[in-house]
Amino acid sequence: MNILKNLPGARLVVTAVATLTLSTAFSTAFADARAIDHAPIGVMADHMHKAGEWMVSVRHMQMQMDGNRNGRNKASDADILQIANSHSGPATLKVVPQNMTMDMTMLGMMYAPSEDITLMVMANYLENQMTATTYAMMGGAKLGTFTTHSEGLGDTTIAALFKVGALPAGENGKWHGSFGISLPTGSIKQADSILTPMNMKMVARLPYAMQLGSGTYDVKPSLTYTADKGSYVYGAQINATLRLDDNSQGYTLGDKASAEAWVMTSFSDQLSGSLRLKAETSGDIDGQDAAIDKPVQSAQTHMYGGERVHLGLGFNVIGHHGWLAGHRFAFEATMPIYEDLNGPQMSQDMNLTLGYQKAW
Ligand SMILES: [Cu+2]
Repeated sequence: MNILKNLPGARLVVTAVATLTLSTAFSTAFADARAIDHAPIGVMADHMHKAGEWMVSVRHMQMQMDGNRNGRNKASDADILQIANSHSGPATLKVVPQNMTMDMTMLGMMYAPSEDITLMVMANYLENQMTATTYAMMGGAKLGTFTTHSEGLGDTTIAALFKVGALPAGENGKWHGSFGISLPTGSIKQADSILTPMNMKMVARLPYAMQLGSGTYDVKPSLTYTADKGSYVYGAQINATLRLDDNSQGYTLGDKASAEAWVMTSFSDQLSGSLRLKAETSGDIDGQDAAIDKPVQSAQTHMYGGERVHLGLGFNVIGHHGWLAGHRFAFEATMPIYEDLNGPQMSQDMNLTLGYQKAW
């Protein structure tokens, strides 16, 4: 894994060090905070804060995709070249994605104006890279491989987390809800140079998967349960992303929903380990961007969405002494254990999240 080699990783370290320096003044509090008090770092909106508390967080997530699947089965380049192209031009697909890396640096801020409400804002910076192979329009010979790149600000989420006292909770268990709105701050007009099946290099609008935002206002509700058993904690969350309108380019990404559960065990107050299982479903794209018209699966709106189940392993650390007091660091690696894709689509590989959090 090259998470430490690339630039977004360096960005994470710089931001964490800056935050560390800024917040050291507040670090005398939270000596009793435990590593286990926060969910695995890949879970969003997992905890609320006490009235008056602030928290800043930085996460770096890297998702790798490698090879293709159609439904649950692996699909080779030869399989994909047989599949119909829905755009004008060749009758079948001629460009086959090989691998993709998505790097996301997320900057989050939380503030609790009261015991019952915690406000959250999350902005992110994305860097996508996809390598694909082009086959000739006539004869189908392999013409070459090219890599496209897109980078910039992603969509921004603002959310309110609130206690849900009405639901029955067990001993030391509690519920909270979250209601978020995703603002379309990410570009949906990213372009880069591609190799066409006519063996020409040209700059074209990149497929939907390479764009930086949804282009729509999206509603993001979630419901979370956590139970604190002292030496271990278990939690569960359901959440959804619902698109409210069509974007300026005439399409709407698919809605998404997921359900997940995690168990965490405390090795000490300062170190915990976690196991997480997440199931997610998403829909295909409604409408179409007329500028995304190449004979590649990622430009076909019905080749989006599907079901995935991920298994994750992680750990949380919180410092208790000296200048590290109250500073949290966390890591989680997740891996898909099941994929049923509206394919052909790229298959997910390892997904790594590194995070830093500090409350005051
Ligand atoms: Cu927080």
